[in-house]
Amino acid sequence: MKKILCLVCSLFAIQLSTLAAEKLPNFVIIFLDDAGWGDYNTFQKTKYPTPHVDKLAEEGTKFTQFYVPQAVCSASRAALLSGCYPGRTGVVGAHGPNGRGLEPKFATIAEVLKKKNYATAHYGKWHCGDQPETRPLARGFDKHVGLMYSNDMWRYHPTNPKKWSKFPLQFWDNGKVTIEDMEKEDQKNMTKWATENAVNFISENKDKPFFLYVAHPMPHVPLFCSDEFKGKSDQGLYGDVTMEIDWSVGRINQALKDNGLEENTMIIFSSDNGPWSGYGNHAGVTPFRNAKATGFDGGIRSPLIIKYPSKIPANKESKKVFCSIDIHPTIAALAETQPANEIDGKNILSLMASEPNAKPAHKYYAFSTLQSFEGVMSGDGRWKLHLPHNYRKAVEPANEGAGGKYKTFSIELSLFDMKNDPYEKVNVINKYPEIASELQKFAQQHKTKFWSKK
Ligand SMILES: [Ca+2]
Repeated sequence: MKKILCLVCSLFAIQLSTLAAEKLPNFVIIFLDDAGWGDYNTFQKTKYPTPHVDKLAEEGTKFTQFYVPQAVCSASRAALLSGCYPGRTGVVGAHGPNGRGLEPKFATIAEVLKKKNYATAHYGKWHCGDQPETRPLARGFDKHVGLMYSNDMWRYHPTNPKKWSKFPLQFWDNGKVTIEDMEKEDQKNMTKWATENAVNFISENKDKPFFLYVAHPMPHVPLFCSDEFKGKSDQGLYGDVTMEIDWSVGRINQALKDNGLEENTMIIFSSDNGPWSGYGNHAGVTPFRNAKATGFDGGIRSPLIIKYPSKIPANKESKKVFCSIDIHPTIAALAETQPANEIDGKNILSLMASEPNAKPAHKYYAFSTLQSFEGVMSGDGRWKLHLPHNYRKAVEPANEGAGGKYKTFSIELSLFDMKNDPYEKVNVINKYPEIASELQKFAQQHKTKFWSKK
């Protein structure tokens, strides 16, 4: 009898462990707002410590050439969640209050994962529409706590308070407005609240697959951090805010470890676009050309760390190139499902996992700013072709939260060799006419497909 019991017990144990092994992976996306490529020590030496993001990089792979297709909030977020170019969805720039956002016909990652019974939550800034049918709870998220749009769309806006004071900056908690009009004291809690919600969500859902999307409203201006972090970096408020985000990353990573979920969870850490350089010491750092709201790498190239111990190597730096539109289909494939509609991204798991024979998934990637389609780069990230376009550049940045001065410049048809000239300094179009002409062909195709009727 005892023997039979033991046999039953061990069969039960085997069955349990098989079930655990078969459990679909969890996904955590931490998407910052306007954080620069160089804001975290693991990417570029900083004057303040960022131990938790550095640790995440040690536990996963750090990607040094990762792109978003448009370096503005709503466009970048809609592209991440839908796997589509802004030209396809029509979500460009930053949507203000009463903004339509991402049309429901473009499924979000959360909606795709819902087909596989994932628990889903979004904490932080949404910015993909604040209409009843475009809010997070209508877009596949079981839970949402945070803001519908940017934290500067309020009455204390530094350059246009008259325009923005027409709209209250509301704080939403699972479909209800719990703070009718945010005060500065409330903004101090943004990072902490999103983190606490995220940690609780992980514990509550440890027994089922989940998708957690943490989009901190920071370090977008106006900058705020909780009192515990005020002055902590000794490098000004931007450093303090970044250190609080770093703490948040550590708390989320630890919560996954504490719940035994580390091995089977993919954590993706990145930023929606580069620094808002006109804000001077309230903006982040990038070594690349220009900044947010441009098609130069200072705008569209974001820091990226992916930790997923069961598939992604630890302590590795990768130069493999891909774009945020590829995250949606890759997650879908890992969850053993597929996108619900036609999308532009592709499953790039082999690139993420540094498989030896991994090849670029696309012939080209396209980039744009607002309604301006600005060019393409080769799928391997080597060559970048700018079509002729205007762009803005901060010529007199302001400090301490005041808005700086910008000027408009223009660039002619230009080809940059991103391997040997990552700062986009030398136009080599005359040296490599065949490469330029091939990229022009892709640009023309992309324009015809997505931008000709706009
Ligand atoms: Ca942003």
